[in-house]
Amino acid sequence: PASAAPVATHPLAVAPVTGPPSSVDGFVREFLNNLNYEQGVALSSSSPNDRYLALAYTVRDYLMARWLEDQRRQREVQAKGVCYLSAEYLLGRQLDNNLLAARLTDIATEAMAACGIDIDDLRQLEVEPGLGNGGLGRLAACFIDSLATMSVPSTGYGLRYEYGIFRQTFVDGEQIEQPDAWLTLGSPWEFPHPEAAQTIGFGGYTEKYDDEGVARSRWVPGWTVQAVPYNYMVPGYHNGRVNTLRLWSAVASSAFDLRIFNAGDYAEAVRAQTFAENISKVLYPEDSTPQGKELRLQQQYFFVAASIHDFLEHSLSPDFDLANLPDRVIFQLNDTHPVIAVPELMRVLVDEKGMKWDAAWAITQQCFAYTCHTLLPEALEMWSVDLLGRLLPRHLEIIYRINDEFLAAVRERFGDDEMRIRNMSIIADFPERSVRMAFLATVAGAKVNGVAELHSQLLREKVLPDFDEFYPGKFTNVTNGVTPRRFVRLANPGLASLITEALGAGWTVDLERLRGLEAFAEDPEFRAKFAEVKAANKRRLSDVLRTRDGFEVSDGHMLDVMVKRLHEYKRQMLKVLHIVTLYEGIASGRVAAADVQPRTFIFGAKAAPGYVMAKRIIHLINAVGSVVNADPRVEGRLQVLFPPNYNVTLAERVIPAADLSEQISLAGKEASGTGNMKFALSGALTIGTDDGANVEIRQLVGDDNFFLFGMTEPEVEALWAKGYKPSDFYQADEGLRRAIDLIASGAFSGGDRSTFEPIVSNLLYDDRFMVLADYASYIAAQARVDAAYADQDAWTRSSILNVARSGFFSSDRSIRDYIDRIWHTPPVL
Ligand code: GPU
Repeated sequence: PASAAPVATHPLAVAPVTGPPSSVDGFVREFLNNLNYEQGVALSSSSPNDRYLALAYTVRDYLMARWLEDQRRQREVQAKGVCYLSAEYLLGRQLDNNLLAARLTDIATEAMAACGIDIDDLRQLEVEPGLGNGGLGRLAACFIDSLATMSVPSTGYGLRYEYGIFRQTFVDGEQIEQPDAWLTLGSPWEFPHPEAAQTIGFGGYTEKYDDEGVARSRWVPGWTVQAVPYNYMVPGYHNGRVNTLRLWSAVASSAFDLRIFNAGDYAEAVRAQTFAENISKVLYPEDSTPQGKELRLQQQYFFVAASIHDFLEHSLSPDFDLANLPDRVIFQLNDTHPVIAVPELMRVLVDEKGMKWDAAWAITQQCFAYTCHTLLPEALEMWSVDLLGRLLPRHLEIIYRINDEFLAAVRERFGDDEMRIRNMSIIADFPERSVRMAFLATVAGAKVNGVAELHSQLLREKVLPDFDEFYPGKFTNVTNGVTPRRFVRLANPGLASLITEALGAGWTVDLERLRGLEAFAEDPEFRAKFAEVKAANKRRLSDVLRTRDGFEVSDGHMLDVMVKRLHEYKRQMLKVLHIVTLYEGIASGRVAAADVQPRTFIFGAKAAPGYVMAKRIIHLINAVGSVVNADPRVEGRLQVLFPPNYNVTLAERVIPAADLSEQISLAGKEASGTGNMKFALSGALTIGTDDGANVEIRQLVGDDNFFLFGMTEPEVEALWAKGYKPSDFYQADEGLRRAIDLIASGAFSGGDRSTFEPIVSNLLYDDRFMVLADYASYIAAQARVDAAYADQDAWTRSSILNVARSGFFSSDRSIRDYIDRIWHTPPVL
C-alpha cells in the first residue's frame, strides 16, 4: 500500500524544477535553516558533525526538486528502463560528488567561508559508504553515475548493509579487522521509506493445488522479513537529472514476541528480530571467492525479491499487461550474486500472476541479462541443492524445471551426448549436488557479457564454450569504464583544470575529446605544467599520508603504486620480490645505493578475513617495509608504505599522485581491472601483463608508453600443459634465488624462519599464479622503467599520451555499449 494515487491536485503539488536560489546568500540561509531546524543547534554551539550534516542537507535540498520531478516523469513516460541488480555499491564519499553534479562547489565553499567554516574540514568528516569489496562494487557505482549523467531511465537496487567493508588496521604488521559502523554519526544522503516495505518469505514448503481445473504450485513460506527501502539520490553531472539508488534493509516482521517477553525471557523474545535483521547487518568481505554461507543466500534473495516486487508494483500502471514486460525493463545481473532473481520472476509470473509457464519463461528470458566478472572457477557461485531446497523450496523446483527443459533442448540439438549434458547441466552432481548460478544466468539471460575483450573471449572459449555454441549471438563484450567525474574532476582537480585550459569544457561528458591532448604532449610549456600538476598531487598525497598515518613520503621519488584487493592471482608477491631484489642488492653491497633510482612503493590492499595466505602476504609487505625503511645502507632511496584501510577516499588521493601503475596479474586471471584505467587517466604509466583491460590500454596508449612483461595467456596455458615446476625457475635465476632466500632466512621476521615459510614453500612448490615464471621478465621491465624515468621530460610526454588516449575508458562509453548491445534503453531527455 505504498504509493497511492496522487492526492493533491493543487498546482503547487507539482514540484518546481528549480531548487532554492543559487546564490551564496541563499545557500547560507538554507544551511543555517538546516543547522537550526534539522540539527537543532545554533551555529555558535554546533559541532563539526552538525555542520557537516547541515551542509549535506542543504546540498540535498537543491537536488530535491529535480529528484521528485524525475521520479514523477519516470512513472509517467513509461519508457524502457534498466534495473541494475547488484549486491555491492562502493560509492565513496557523496558530498563532493553531489556538489559537483549540482554545480554548487563554489557557492558552497563561499557560503561556508561566510559562516567562518572551512568546507575542507567538513569534507573530511564524511564516512564513505563502503558497501562493496572492490572492483565489482566500484564499477556499479560508476555505472549509476553514468546512467544518471546520460539520462537513461534506471534504478540501482542493492543492500543497505549496516556494516560495510571492514576497517583494516595493522598490529605488528598483521591485518586486524574492525566493524565499519558507517551509520553512527548520521546518514544525510538516504531516505527511508518504511511504508513501502516489501514482505519477503523464506523456508516453508510448496504445495500443489487445483485452480479451477488447472494444477498449480504455490509456496507457503515458513517465515518472513520486511524489506525497507532506503533511497539515495544519484545526480547526473550538470544535466539536472537525479536517478535513484534503492537499498534494502531488513526489519523483523514483528519486533518481539510479547507473550515470551511478558513471561520474562527477554533474550528469547527478541531472538527472531535479531535473526531477521542479521540479513542486512554486514557485507560479506569476500572478493571473488564467495564462501557459500546461508546468510549470503538470504541476502541475495532478500534484495532481488524486494527489487522485483518494487519494480512491478511502483513502476507499472495497474492495468499493465505483463506480456509486455520486456518493453519496459531489463534486469541487469551484476555477476551471479543476484541470479536467484530469475526463478523469483518466474514464480511471480506463474504462481502469483497465473501466467502459463512457457509464456512466463519467454518473458523472463528477455528481461534478464548477465555480466560475468571473473574467470576463476572458485568465484563462480554454486548453491547446494540442500540449502536452496530448505531456504527457497519453490525456487528450487523452478530451477529444476528450467534445467529439465534446457537439457531436453540440448539433447534435441546435439543428441544424447551425456558428457556434454553433464557439462552443461545447471545442476552439478559433484562434489555436492548444487546449482551453478552462472549457468542459470546464461540460460536465462538475453545476453551474457564479459568485462574486457580478452575476458569475454576466454569466457566464450574456455568457461562456457558449449553455451556459446548452443546460443549463437548471446555472448558479447562490454569493456569496463570509470567515471571521469569522480576520478578526474574530483580526484585530480589540477589535471582537470589543465585539460579544460587546453581543450575547453565538455570533455567531462565526452571523454574521447582527451585525444586533443596528443598535440600538447609535444609542447614543452604544457609538459612543464603537466609535470607541476603531478608534483602537486604528490605533495597532496604526502600531506594526507602524514596526517592519516604519520608517514613521511620522500621527495623526488618515483611513486610506484599497487592498490587493489589482496589476492594471489593479482600477484602482490611479484611486487614484493622486486622490492626484495632491489634491497638485497644494496644490503649485500653488490649495488651502490646511489645507483638505485629512488622509489617509494605504495601498497593498499585488504584481504578477506578468512584468506590466510593473503593475510600472510600483507604481513610480509609490512615486514619488508619495516626493514627496508629502517636500513641506513639504503640511504632512503627505497621506501615502502602500506597505509591501512585502502578505500575509495584514499584511492582518490593516491592514484592522481602515481608515476607507475602496477597491473601485474597472471595473464588470463584478471577479468578486466578498473584501477588500471583510473591510473592511465591520471597520467601514470602502466607496468603490466597482457591481462584484462591492460590489453586494451596498451593498444590505445601504444607500446612506447606502456611497460609490458610476462607470459601471454596462451603461453600460460602451454606452460601448464608442459608441466610447471616453479623450483626450476628458482634454480635458474640467481636474483630470484637471492630474493627468496632472503625472505626464507628470516631477514624480515627478526631471524624467525617460520613466519614466512608458508609463503616461500607455496612459491617453490605450488605457485598457482606463476609468480616465479614471470619474475625475470618483470625485473627486466622494471629496469626499463628506471631507464625511462631518468628522462623526466620524455616520461611526462608518455604520461600526457596516456591521458590523451584513455578517453575510451569512461564509464559513459561502457553504458553506451550496454545500451547498444544489450539493453536497448535510449536516453529519455
Ligand atoms: N570482481 Br567475481 C570483483 O571485484 N569481485 C568479484 O566478486 C568478482 C569480480 C572484479 C574483477 O576481479 C575485476 O577484474 C573487474 O575489473 C571488476 O570485477 C569489475 O568488472
